[in-house]
Amino acid sequence: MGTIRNVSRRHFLKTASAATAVVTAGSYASSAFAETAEFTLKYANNLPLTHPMNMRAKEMAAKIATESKGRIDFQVYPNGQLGTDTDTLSQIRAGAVDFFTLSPLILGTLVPAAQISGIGFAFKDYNQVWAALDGDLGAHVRKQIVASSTLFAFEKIWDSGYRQMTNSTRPITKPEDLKGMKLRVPPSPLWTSMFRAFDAAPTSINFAEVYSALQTKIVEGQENPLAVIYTAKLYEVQKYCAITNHMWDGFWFLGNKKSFEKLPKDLQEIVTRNINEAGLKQRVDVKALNDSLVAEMKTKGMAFNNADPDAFRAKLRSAGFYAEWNKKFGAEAWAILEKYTGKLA
Ligand code: X2X
Repeated sequence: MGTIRNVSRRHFLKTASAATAVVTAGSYASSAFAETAEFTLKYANNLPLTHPMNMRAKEMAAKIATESKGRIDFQVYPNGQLGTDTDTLSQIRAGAVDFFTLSPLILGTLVPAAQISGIGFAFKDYNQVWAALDGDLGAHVRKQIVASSTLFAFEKIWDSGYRQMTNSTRPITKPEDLKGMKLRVPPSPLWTSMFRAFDAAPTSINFAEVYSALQTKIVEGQENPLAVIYTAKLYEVQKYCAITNHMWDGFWFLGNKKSFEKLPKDLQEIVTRNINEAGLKQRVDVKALNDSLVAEMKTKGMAFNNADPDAFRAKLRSAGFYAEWNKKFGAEAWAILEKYTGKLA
């Protein structure tokens, strides 16, 4: 298996910068056949090239070119090159972009039901995450996506990880420390609702603008998995990091239905299989990277502390967060979630 588990971080980073070097004119040229390809497919994402998402995407693009014998040129546009998440969501809806990896919560601006996997402190561990997302909860969400948009999602959701809170002002050890804190959250009703329930002052900002919003102190803090904090170098503009694991987050690998249906069946099969396979590999890489980064970012000057998840969960309960979203998602969807997580409130 091509995992990074047994590979040193130094090697990982060397590989990552090799990936950077091959980027030409804003995208990866996926194959030597690029100019003769019958189908050019554009895949956009918001993460830096060094994040496992893009390393696996690059590998996947090459496999798709080879297996399709050059009929498909699968182009990867990393790092928000085609626009912010909000822009790219519009583009894929219109078919100007063919594929896009997007957090289920941001997808919630279009398909509200998709946000359900982002409920705070829902999944105790990765066993619960993958059981739910590869099982009935994921199936429920994918059905809603197909039913209510021009999009569909591939079966295997890609990983981002458990999210942690960073800021430039103070350590966060208990929910009261968030009171009044100006925090960036991604554009999504659930995210805003959750951080309001913590009595913070959340502002929706697209990821592309997060580094500068933190640098110029438009906001004091943000929250993300360590692999994102690290690859986007947010440690340069943040001092404190609280290990809160307050939410698991991933990326639905979305496709535009119409442009996918233009592919002959054999090519659809090649694309589908490779996207799902790369997703499984990416999950292993992301977890390994998230698990390795506390020590690494301490050397960059970040101050880490643990936070008691029970206190944060109790705050969400008493603020009525679970009751509100139970009502919004509906009893049926909530029951699917709790089948995997146990009772949430
Ligand atoms: O915008 C974010 O914080 C990120 C990178 O985690 C997402 O894509 C949701």
